[in-house]
Amino acid sequence: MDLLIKGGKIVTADAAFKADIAVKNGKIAAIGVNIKPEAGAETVDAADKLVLPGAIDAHTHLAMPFGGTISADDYEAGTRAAACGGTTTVFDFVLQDFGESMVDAVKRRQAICEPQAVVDYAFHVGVKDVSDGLLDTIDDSVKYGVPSFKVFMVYDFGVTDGVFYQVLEKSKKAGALIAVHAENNEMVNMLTRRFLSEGKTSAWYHYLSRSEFVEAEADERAIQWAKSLNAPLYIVHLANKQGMDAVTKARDEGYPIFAETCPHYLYFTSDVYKREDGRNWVCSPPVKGRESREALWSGVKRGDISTIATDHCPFQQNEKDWGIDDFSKIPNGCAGIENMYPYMLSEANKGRITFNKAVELCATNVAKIFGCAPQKGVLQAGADADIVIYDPKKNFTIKNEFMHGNNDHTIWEGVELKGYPIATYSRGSLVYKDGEFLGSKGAGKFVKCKPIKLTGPDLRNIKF
Ligand code: DUC
Ligand code: ZN
Ligand code: ZN
Repeated sequence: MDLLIKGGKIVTADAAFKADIAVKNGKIAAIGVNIKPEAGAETVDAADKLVLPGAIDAHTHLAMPFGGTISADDYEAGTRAAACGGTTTVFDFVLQDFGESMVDAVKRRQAICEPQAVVDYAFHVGVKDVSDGLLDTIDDSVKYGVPSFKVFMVYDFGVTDGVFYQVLEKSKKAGALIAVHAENNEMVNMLTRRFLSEGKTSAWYHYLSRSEFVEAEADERAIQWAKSLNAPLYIVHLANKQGMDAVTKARDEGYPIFAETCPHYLYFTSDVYKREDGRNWVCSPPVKGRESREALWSGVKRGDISTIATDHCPFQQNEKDWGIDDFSKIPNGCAGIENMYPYMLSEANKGRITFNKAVELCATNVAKIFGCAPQKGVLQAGADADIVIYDPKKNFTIKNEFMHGNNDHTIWEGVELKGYPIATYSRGSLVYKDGEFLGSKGAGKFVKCKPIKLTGPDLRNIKF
């Protein structure tokens, strides 16, 4: 035994009980009552604390070339911030180049990530090109341990409806899971051009060019195609009520449709775009109105939101400022990787959801859906010892100066949390304690994921 975490309250997705956790060689060796420390093992007193699985952020864009620049957190800074917010695995998006196979795209980014990452990492591939046999390279990627792919319905690298459909068809055969960024590209482009020509240039018009119906129509279209093929579909960063309703309906009908939302859609409303510094909240899809926010929370409680992730894609203030006089020049994205687990756990601590629910959304469901359970996302013997110790009594006000990424501002500035993580272990190594990062560059390892396994009769149940 290398480490013994004693006397804490262990919280999993479906249970909470007082017990000790023994760790050996980076794995959970045992969970039980009154485990005796072995000679040489470090003992950590977790009395009055919660002991949780490390969170898994299913959606990050680290060092991503986007919006005329590169997102501010590289793999080192992004994973450092993750560790300090209790996140022990990140799934980063690799964007395929034209003419490149899916697995070559993964290897290209893995070579950059490997020497930098401080916690474990996995990838999804953002599909751009399926011509000349490239669609079939999905098979090699699945074999390599990257069985999840994303299509964008917007941006200059977005795919056509026909390509999206082909990718969904292929996913059925390959055991892959397709994720989608759903917004109606035509509407976004037309409304953007119209607002700018009318001199409507503030961040508020970013919201109005991509408002509720622009996202909802694309959600419904994507769900329609997935249903027609009975293919599993994962909608990333769902932010609107009508889309939430469509997900719920499809799930009630038994289809394997999964939705992710992000903390910023659960906390803020579109009113932020009326602020003088509203450009700092510019991301796509934008934060929506109050009704959508409430619908997302209802979806969380009902179980129709399956995961919480961040869409972490920070840009520095001077880059956000490119769009002071033209919202279309604001690089899209915000920081959130260090705030996800603390925010969701704080909402649990305040009584809005249970701690089990927060663990399910931020860790266990993510691992199940993306094929890395039970290595990740759970506390059980044999799993990686990715463990967070959480102090429910430690109150914390978010300030950028306390964050551990590279960004020079945060949209979460001044937000008060009830409770906070006080220690994070990545495969048994202490990487964060009491506000301080203690990990090391390059210690993170690639997590090989398995194809999604859906079982009948209810296709929403995932086997692992
Ligand atoms: N949306 C963002 O806001 N940033 C990165 C990519 C995306 O889809
Ligand atoms: Zn997206
Ligand atoms: Zn994204």
